[in-house]
Order: sequence, then C-alpha cells, then structure tokens
Amino acid sequence: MSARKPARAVKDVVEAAAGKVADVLTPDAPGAPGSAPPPVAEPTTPHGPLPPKGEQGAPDTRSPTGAPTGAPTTANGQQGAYLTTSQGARLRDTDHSLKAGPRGPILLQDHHFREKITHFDHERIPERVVHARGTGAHGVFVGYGTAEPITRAGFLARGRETEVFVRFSTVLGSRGSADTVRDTRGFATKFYTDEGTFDLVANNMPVFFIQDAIKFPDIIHAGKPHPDREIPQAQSAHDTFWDFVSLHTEAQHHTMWNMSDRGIPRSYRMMEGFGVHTFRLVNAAGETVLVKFHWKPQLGVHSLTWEEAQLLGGVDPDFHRRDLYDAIEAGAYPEWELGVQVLPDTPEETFAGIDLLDPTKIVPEELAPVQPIGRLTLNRTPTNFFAETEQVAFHVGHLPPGIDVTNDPLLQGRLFSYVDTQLTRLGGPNFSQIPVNRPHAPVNDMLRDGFHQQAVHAGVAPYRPNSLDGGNPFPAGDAEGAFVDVPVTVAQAPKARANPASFDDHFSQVRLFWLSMSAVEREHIVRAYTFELGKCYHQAIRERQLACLANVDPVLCAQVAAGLGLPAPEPTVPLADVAPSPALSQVGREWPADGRTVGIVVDPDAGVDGVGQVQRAVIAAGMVPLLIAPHGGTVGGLPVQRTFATGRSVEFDALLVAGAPAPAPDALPARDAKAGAPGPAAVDPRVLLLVQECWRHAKAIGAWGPGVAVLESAGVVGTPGVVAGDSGDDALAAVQRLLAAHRVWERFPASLA
Ligand code: HDE
Repeated sequence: MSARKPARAVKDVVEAAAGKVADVLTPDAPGAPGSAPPPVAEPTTPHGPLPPKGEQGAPDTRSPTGAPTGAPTTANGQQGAYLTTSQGARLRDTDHSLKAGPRGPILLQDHHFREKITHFDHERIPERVVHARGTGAHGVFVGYGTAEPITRAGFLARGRETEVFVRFSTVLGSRGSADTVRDTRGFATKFYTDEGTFDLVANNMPVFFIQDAIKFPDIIHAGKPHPDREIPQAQSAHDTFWDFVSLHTEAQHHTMWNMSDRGIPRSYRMMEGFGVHTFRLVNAAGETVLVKFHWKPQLGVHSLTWEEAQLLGGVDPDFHRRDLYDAIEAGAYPEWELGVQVLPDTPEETFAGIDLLDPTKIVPEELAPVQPIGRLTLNRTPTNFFAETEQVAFHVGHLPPGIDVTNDPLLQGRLFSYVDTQLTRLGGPNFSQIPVNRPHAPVNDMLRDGFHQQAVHAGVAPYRPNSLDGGNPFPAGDAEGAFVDVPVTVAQAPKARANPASFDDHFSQVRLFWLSMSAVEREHIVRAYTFELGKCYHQAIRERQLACLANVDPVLCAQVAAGLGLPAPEPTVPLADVAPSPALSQVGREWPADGRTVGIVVDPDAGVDGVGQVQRAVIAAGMVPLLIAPHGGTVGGLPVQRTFATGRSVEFDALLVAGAPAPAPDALPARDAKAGAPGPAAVDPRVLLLVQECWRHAKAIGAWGPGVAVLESAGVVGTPGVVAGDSGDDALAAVQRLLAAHRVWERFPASLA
C-alpha cells in the first residue's frame, strides 16, 4: 500500500490562505467539492483561483510535441484574480448584456455576450459511440523487470516508473447513464513511456462477443436501445440484444460473462482487466513470444448483488465514479498487478488446442499461469473531467518497441477504428496534442496543419527525403530504439471472407466458465438469464436462447427454462468435456478491505460514547466511516454524513449499529416511504430497513451497547455474519474479518451444486 496522504492538510493550508471560511464543520468524509470550505457570504476580496484538491492531478505540462515545459500543472488552468474575455481583457460585468437602455434590445456589438453564448453553444462534443460513460484517474506504473527476457519495452524494466492515465467505462450506456448496470466494463490504460505512448485498451472480461471486427456495428446496434423508442438505456435485457446473441452463437461466451457477477462489479477497484487479444512481444535479440495481458486487482474481484445494482441506479447512479475518487481521496490508492500469460510463438498460433487468434477463447490460468510484470497504482483524480476523462483518446495501435499486434481479426479491425472515431469525436486530426494525450517522448512526425493545430513547427520540409531541413527527421534503427514490426510470415492463401475452422466451437468454453463457478455464482447466473430473457417480449427469442443454453449445460438450461415457464430443449451439439478453471471464480479467498465504506448508526439521545474511537479505527484500517444519524449537522460533536432519510444500505459494505434511535420526527411514510418498513415502534423503521437490507445482501453487520437491541428487533441476531460485540472495537474487528471474504456467503444457501 502506498503512503496515505493527510486528508485535511491541504484544506487547512487553503483555508488559512483564503482567510474567512464558514465556521460550520465540513464533514471529514471524501467527496466534498472544492479545496476549501466556502464562506456563507459571497467573497468580495479578489484572489486567484483556489488550488485543486490535494488528491487531484492533471496531465504533465508538456509541449504539443512532448517536451517538458517545467511549468506547474496549474499553468494549464485559469489565471489571475479578475474575470476576463478569452483574450485576457478584464471585464466589468457578466450579469447584464449590453442593451440600448435598460428596456432596450441587446446590441450586436456586445462581444462578451456573443463570446459567452457562442462558446456555451459549442460546449458539447459527440460522446463515444461505445464506452461513453467513463471515469478516469492518474497513476504510476512500476516495472518489476520480470518481462525483460521477453520484451525490449523499456517501461517494463525493473524499477522503471511510468506515468499513466486510466479510464474505466461501461459499454452500452450514454454518457449520463448509471454506473451499476449489467454490462462489460472498459479498462483502458495510457502508459506515457519514454519510447512512445502505450495504450492497453482492455476490458474486465477476457473474451469478446465477436470474432471479426466487421461484426462490431452489429453487436453494438443490437445492444444499444431500440431505434424506434430509444429504450432501454444501458442494458442488455431487451429483444434486440438477445435476438443477436442467440443467432450469432460465437457471442455466447461473452454473454455468459455478462450474466455472471462480473457484469455488475462492486467497484472499478475490484475488477480484473484483460487485453483480450493475443499480443506478440519481441526482445532485444529479436526473439518473440505470444502473450495475453491481465490486470489483477490487489483488492480481489468482487461484485454487487443484482438488487444492489438496481437500487444504486437510483440512489447513486455515480456509484463507481464516486467510489474510485473517494478511495483515492481517502488515500486507499487502488492497485493492480500487470501480468502476462506467456505462450510460445508457433506458426499455428495455438496453445493446448486453443486458437490464440480467436478472441472468444481464454487460456485457462491453470494451463498458463499469469506472471506478474509490474504494478499500477492510481493516486490522483482528474482536475477537470472534460479535459482529461472525456478528451483522452486511446488506440490499440499505440505500441512501444517490444510489443506488437497479432492477426486476431478483431484486433486488426480495432487498429482502424480508434483514430477514425476520434477524428469526429475530438474534432480533427490533432487530438494527440490535447494535454492528456500528449506523449512524454519527443515527437518528430511529419503530420502538419489541420484543425486546432497547437504545435509551431519550424522548418520547410515536412517530407522525406529532404535536404532543405538537413534531412530531418531521420529514420531510427535498432540502436536508436526504433519500433519493431515483427517479420511474421503470412501464409500464402486465397483471399476469402471466412474464419478459420477452429473458430467454429462456440460452446465448449461457455461450459468451462459455467463449470468453474461456485454454487452461489451459478444461482446468480441463472437469475440473470431468467431476468434478462424475461424482459424480452418475443417467445421465439427466449426459445432460441434456451437452445443455446442446452448446448452449455442441462442444469442451467432447465433452471432458466423453469423461470421462463418454457420447456428445456435438448442440446444440438455434444456437451464439451472440459476441465473447470477455479481461477475464474470470485468466491472462496480473502482480500484486503481498503477503501470499503462502513456505515455507523448512532442515537443522539444515547450519546456517542466510543463512536469517535471506532471512526478512527475504521480510518486506520484504510476504510471510510460514514456516520448515520436521524438528522444532519453534528451528533455529540461528530459530523453526520448520512441521515436516515438520505442514507441507503447499498452505499455501505458493512454496518455498525451503535445505538437504537427512536423514530425521528420525519419517520413518516408520507415524507419518506422507507419509514413504512414494519417493525416495533421503539426503533426508527428506516434503521430496521437498513439492517434488513444489509442482511439480505449478505453484508457484515455488527452492534454494541444499545445497538444490539436493533439487531434483535430486526430478527437477525444469531444468524451468520451478525456480531454483537462487547465494545465498538470488538464489533469492528469482527466485521473487518468478515469483510475479507466480501460477503457472508452462508446467507446465500444455493440449490445448485
Ligand atoms: Fe473498442 N472501441 N472496439 N473494444 N474500446 C472504442 O474508441 C472497437 C473492443 C475498448 O475509455 C471506440 O475512442 C471495435 C474490444 C475500450 O476511451 C471505438 C471493436 C475491447 C474503449 C472502438 C472493439 C475494446 C473502447 C469508441 C471490435 C477490449 C473505451 C470511442 C473490433 C479489449 C476507451 C473510442 C476509452 C472504445 C472500436 C472491440 C475496449 C469505436 C471496432 C475487444 C476500453 O473506436
């Protein structure tokens, strides 16, 4: 774990500098906007922009051609104390347009008015056609040196530090859609290496729906909202998606991953990442291996329950975004190890009978272990969402010397698509000069002019060969670290619109995945298929998908069929005889609980003895305590972060109950429907609902002192994962132990072996 930063220190400095601040305490929980608490009265003393918050970072200040400028990152932001035009002329008034008298028409000569409105009119750019909804963060990657024998890529050298920017995303939803929908997640990393930028544009699932890039518009058109009504938003539970995947059966493997718990991650911090395609590495001697890239999260792979995901869609649609930023702000820096499965580079490009060019197949880790080659730490949130997260432009063709592509037909198509889409999305060919996209290696290309050109190129000869610019730029050789196009032999073959025959197996690895799941994970998969197909209108589509499931597993097929009220069909291909891959299951191991949120219910009437100590212990354990009370403000001097009205169980990973609060004055169903939860009149019904929901979602629950009475009223005492401690410290220690397993799985008895 990297060093934690003192959360308040930055705020304190800024407060001192800014002079007057409100005397109301700002709750010391992550997420407060701005680097200083605002005063109640509008500020009147001019001063420059406040600095960014302590956890915020920004792109390195580089010239458009990669030269370090040495300027602080704030040099890219607004300057000075006074309002100006975009040209720096100071302005007297921005609240009134220039009119022919107070009641007269606006004058065309009002430049400030026209500039302000015109710029506003053009603030929006097209969102990404896929992966529109995303969240970014800055960080650092450190190489272990273990990859040095297989690649010449310098950033993987032992101890070498490289700055990175990572963007996580969903695929189907629009930019404003909810974070917790069932979907694949993007996990794209930009490594600013000194040999050129490397983009590892990965997903949280190791396979893809299609084997050939030419099918990408088809799967995406099927997954996006229906063209007539533009519903449903950001989900696959609709007829066009299932119509396509049941007909185009190579999609079945990826679809099963989406229906599994991987489709609803608990957090971006708790996802694996996969490069999906096979890549080719080349070392200094020109020797090659094939690899598959993996990101392994330090916190393990964990998911929401489906009900949590649905509730969060309303309670906190920004749940994953908030979780990532709050964790970084709290100093719980998310970490992943980058690993590779190393596979021999044979002419057949297969391993253990698996075609390595087929992106619908994995290589089980039991056959080829993932070997760690470096560590990624995300330690800074962006300063400006648009400038960084929205404008970042990844490309699978951004490769440093030592990493090369293979002929995977999906990867080949991607090599075309990314620049093409960015030309429209970012408004011209110069998007690599946007600060977040600027390389950290010197750029000496012959690309010139175009919209938004920011470089001021000298010279007269942007062509080769030339003598007028002294021959510059010169091609590099091996000694100068030139990119290596590995001279792979391309087999002589007739041109064809066809896949290799080895791509025809669409079901064996779907079965492998199903057989690798624990019983509770299988229950979730059955539930997901039944829900999604139940949302389709057309029976033919359900029947067709059931026919696919019959080729995967008879139990799965029968269970989903029963839920849909349909007969289970017989398989049309023999069931594959495959060995499970235990590495695919999320259940059964223990992980650190860094950055988890712990709700603490207090009763102001009973006092908050020991609560402050528990809060400090939660922080010391790397987690985030959130105090839940009947009203806002403070209780016993402790700032309240959630009230019974604003809080909901889905925001917490675990719950501690320190008191048994009587119904608060606003515990009226007419004010807050949650107050309609049944229970004894002695306890606020919303607290009982909180406990019952946490119990239902198999979360750890602890109580001490009068709080134990709440657990009794909720009827959960004596059940697995519910702890009545002698003290707050006791209860917290027990809850923390339970959190290591993510959930109290015993509360989810499974019917499927
Ligand atoms: Fe992408 N993909 N993709 N994709 N993809 C885009 O590029 C595309 C695929 C992935 O946070 C687009 O700038 C094609 C696989 C991520 O900015 C676009 C095919 C994988 C992101 C595009 C694929 C990915 C994108 C949309 C089939 C996992 C978000 C906006 C051959 C290995 C990057 C943009 C970000 C974004 C095309 C398949 C990952 C249209 C044609 C497989 C994480 O260019």
